[in-house]
This record gives sequence, C-alpha cells and structure tokens, in this order.
Amino acid sequence: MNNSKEDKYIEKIRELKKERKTIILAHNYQRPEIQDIADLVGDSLDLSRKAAATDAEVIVFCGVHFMAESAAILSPEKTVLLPVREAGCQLADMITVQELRKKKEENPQAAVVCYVNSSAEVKAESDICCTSANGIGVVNSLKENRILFVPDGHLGRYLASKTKKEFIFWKGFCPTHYNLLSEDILRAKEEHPQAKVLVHPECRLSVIDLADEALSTNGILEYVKKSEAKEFIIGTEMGIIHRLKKENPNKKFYPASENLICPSMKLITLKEIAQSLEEMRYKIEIPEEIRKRAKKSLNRMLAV
Ligand code: CIZ
Repeated sequence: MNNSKEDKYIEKIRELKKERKTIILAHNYQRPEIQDIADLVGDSLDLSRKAAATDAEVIVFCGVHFMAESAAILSPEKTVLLPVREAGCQLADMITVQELRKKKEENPQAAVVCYVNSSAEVKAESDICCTSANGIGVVNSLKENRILFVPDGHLGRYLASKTKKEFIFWKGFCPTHYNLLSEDILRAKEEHPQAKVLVHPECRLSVIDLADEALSTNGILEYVKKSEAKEFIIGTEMGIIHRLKKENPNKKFYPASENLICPSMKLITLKEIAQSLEEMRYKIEIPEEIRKRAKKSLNRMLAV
C-alpha cells in the first residue's frame, strides 16, 4: 500500500475510534502497521483481560476469531468486532463440541484441559483453560491424574513431557508451527551460532528439543528483554519480530524459517479496520449460556 493511502486509512481509523469509544487490540502476530496503530499489542488473553478493564464501548480485535471471542467472553457489555470474518484459526477448527463430548464420554475420569486457542463452545465444554505460558501450572493444579488435552496435540505432548500426568492427546495442530522442522533449526543455528533459539510450545517436540527455551509470545518478549544475548533465532509466527526489534533496537532477530507466517493473521489490513469501524462489522455474538460456561473455564485457570 502506498503511503498516502495508508495515511488516509490511519486518519479514518483515528477519527472513528474516538467517535465510537473504541480500543484497538493487536495480537503479537499481526502486520507491523497494525501493531503500530493499536492501543495494545500482546497475546490473546492478556489483551482481552486488559480491554475488559477499560471503559471502551467497542473492542476491535486484530487477531483471529477465537481471540475476539475471548474478548467477548470477558466483556459482555462491550461490542467486539473482528475486522475480517474469514480470520479463523485452523487449530481451533480442528475440534467440534460434538467430537469433544464423545471423547469425554469415552474418558469419564479425565479432566478436560483446553488450550485458549479454541472456540467459546469448546471452552464451555471443558473443565479448565490454559495458555502456553501457564499450561504446566494448570495441569499440576488438577486432582485428576488423567488429562484430556484439546485441541493442540503438540502443546499437549510438551506439557506431558513436563508433568507426571497421563495425557490423552487431541489430533489438532497449528499448521504454521507444525511446518517448522528440526532441519530449519539446525540450519539457523549453523548460520547464527551465537544466537539463542526461542520457539513456541506449539512446535513439534523434535524442534523444542533443539531450542534454548520454549515460550509463549509474551514469554519470548520478556526473555529477550532480560537476556544478555544479542542475537535470537525466533521459532514462532514472524509478526512478533516487529515488536522484538522495536523493543530491543540493539539486538538481532532471525526467523527460524521463512515459512513462519500464519495466513489468517495477515488477513487484517488498515483498510479492513477502517471499514470495520465504519460499518461496525463483524460483531462477535456468543449465546449467554455458552459465554458463562466458557468464562467459568477461563476463571478457573485465572484462579490457578
Ligand atoms: O493465545 C495467544 O495469544 C497465542 C496464540 C499464543 C501465545 O503464545 O501468545
């Protein structure tokens, strides 16, 4: 997009934002220009919690569908907009509530732990939620020894390797993280031998085994800020590199692979945000009964 067009959309967004008492949230994986116009940048839960604590009347969530749902679960009195209807999450779509109910029937003794990357309906059907940052603590807090972990089989395997619980894994995966291979890490390490390797726990265990740390997006940001190291190989969606560079201008960042791009995260543009605010679209609506039960699973996690 040329600069004058970009400026026109930024101006429109600022104007509408004021008029509609709006807060704009951008996930760490969003395009740089979206992160730059957002009021807050972060992970999905952190953004949703912070937005809930504001007096904004409208939340524009620049992320994917389940993230906007999390904001709507925590802020029922606010209007939550997802600028692009098609911005879904392939991982979250790898489980339906009917499939989950069937698996629960087959495993009545298991506690259902659901990664926040899931629909409101799946959260509502689970005992407790977790994030990639607090998963170990959540699993260890449960009295049950059997854990039915949904929907991310890779995060599940990582948590199983860090706890003593017996896991039943779901077959879901994040295609962006799944495509990162150990060969990519080995190549990046050869090219940048001084660099620390930070990967997301949605990666395969073979990739995590080669990394210095497996961390959530906010975990990566915190680690880099505190680290004495000057170079980092980043094994998660490369949108995060914009924020890493901005917050650490004297450090260097290399994506572990050029394929670390989530197509859904890139659907949102400045033009889409301006249109979203102008037309108040696309509103996230969650039936109240589902919202309340999903909130219970999130609250149980927050209590841990
Ligand atoms: O929930 C989030 O924000 C995601 C997808 C990952 C993370 O580690 O922040």
